[in-house]
Amino acid sequence: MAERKASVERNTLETRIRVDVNLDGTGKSQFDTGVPFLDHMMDQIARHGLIDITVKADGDNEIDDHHTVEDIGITLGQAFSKALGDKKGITRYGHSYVPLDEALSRVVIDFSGRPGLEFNVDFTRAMIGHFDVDLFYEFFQGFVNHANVSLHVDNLRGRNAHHQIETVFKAFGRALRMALELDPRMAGQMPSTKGSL
Ligand SMILES: [Mn+2]
Repeated sequence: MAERKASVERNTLETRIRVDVNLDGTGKSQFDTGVPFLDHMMDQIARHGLIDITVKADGDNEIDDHHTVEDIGITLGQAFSKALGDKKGITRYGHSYVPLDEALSRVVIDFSGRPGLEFNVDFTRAMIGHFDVDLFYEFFQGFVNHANVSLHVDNLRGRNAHHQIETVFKAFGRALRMALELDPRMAGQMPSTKGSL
């Protein structure tokens, strides 16, 4: 089995980003993005997905965090796609429900080869600390478009906005772990009747 690792560098006039992933990692992470709340959330992906993730970002945060957050989503999606290669033998679908106190979220993912995002999170606050919650949609849209996945994100309930989004990211990590797991019964076959994804 080839190592499922990738490094991607993406440089624009707005942001310079480097992402390293190891899909078969142990959940180690290292972030230097200038957006600490996003780092806290990506740490959940690494930890609960058992994916090693390093993100270095240098963006125009003096304007706001929009470009940096969206472009990290894009670059992370590109790294996942590159690390996965032809997707032979993967489970393909993954889902998870994660609670945190009063909050509960469900994330369902399909490494379908087609981008699609359904993001249903009715945040109880517009800001979490200095972080504008609208940017989470941009992060996931960037990821979805470049990892070529169908992703359904539903926050089912929650009063605390930090809990709402933390359950989303933990469930995202768990769903990724399930979908990316190599299924020994697939014996290296494509998990599609089309023969490609
Ligand atoms: Mn937290």
